Amino acid sequence: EGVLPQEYTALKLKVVEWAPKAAEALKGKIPEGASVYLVPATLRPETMYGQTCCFVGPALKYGVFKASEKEYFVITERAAKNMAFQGIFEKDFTIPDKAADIVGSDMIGTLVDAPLSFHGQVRVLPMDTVLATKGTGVVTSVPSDSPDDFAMVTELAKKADFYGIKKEWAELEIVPIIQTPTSDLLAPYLVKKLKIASPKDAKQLLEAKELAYKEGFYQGVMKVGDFAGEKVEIAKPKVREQLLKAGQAFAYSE
Ligand code: A2H
Repeated sequence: EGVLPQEYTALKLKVVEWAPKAAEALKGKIPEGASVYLVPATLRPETMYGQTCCFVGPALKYGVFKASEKEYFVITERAAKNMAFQGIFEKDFTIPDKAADIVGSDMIGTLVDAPLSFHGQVRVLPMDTVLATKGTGVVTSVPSDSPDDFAMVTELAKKADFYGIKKEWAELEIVPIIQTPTSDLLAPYLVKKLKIASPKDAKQLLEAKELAYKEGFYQGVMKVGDFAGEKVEIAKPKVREQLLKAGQAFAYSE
């Protein structure tokens, strides 16, 4: 990290229905007929079948940036500048063209299409540990394979009222995506094994994240999707290529 650029897959989660506060903030700012997407950056495109929600930092500031006449991306200003520099936007913007500002908390409850997910559509939910300084500031949640994501959805389901969400938004079924020698639900398994009680157990979560990443990548076999039965190492670039070809994702690096 920090030496070589990270090659992310930026996934396009189309907004189907805005949360009321977001709808208010965006009123009259997006042209009729254009689509808005939340755009999480991921290093694990092969796990996208298991998306159950999409995280934003509730206190983070996002922009709605014009990618083309028809498409707008919800990402941090920092990510928009990187994308402009990488030629991802249709027009060669030096300064990214921002249609609106929006704070993360206003988007909580927004319904989005999640490409490849068994659930089809998922909700936008809060995660305090989302960093403004990494990726796009949007993180898609795969609780089967990411200990951070599993710890957070568990916390959200436990304290739904406190977080101002509907409990069922955080309780979508967690479907096994990858089989490893120890489990087909590696993140829940590790969270239990390392006795992680909440998203605040940063040290154990870091350990769980490293274990899950190594075991998933080097010893995992896909259980679902077009590449079921193939090793994760082999399937990962294939799933990524499918998403890119379908226009459901694009390459983003930083
Ligand atoms: B990964 P690296 Cl299944 N703040 O995607 C916090 N975390 C962020 C982020 C941000 N601003 N932007 C991206 N991420 C997460 C899937 C996944 C991820 C799985 C398992 C592990 C995993 C589903 N969430 O990451 O520091 C995103 O979550 C563990 C490495 O650039 C992204 O990939 O290495 C990963 O962290 C990028 O982390």
